[in-house]
Amino acid sequence: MTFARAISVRDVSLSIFAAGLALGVGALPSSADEPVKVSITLKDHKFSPAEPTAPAGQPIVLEVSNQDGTPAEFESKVFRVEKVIVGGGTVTINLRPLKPGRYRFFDDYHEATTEGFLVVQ
Ligand SMILES: [Cu+2]
Repeated sequence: MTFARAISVRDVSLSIFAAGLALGVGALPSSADEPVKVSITLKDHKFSPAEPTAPAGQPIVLEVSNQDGTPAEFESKVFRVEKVIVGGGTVTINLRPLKPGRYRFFDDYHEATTEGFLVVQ
């Protein structure tokens, strides 16, 4: 009886954990599940930093502030993100944990001149 109850409690916490993973949110508190915030600003049509870094295997919250007076469109093919940022505006983008790599992003309104890379290591 006690054994059976222990199993069912474990199953419940595993499925809560699995549901949390499916949502991209850690259900169990641990530092690996804490989102890492990465802030990027856009000014004079340049990203700063142009190559922000983030740890691999942790969810990332990208905060992109457009300090120009004109709109920008933050875009990344690999992240499948496309977000308009009005002049003076800020957007927040949630990313799943990533493998190490160099992930390109750009301003779709000024793609030739305005790009950056998220360096995950
Ligand atoms: Cu676009």
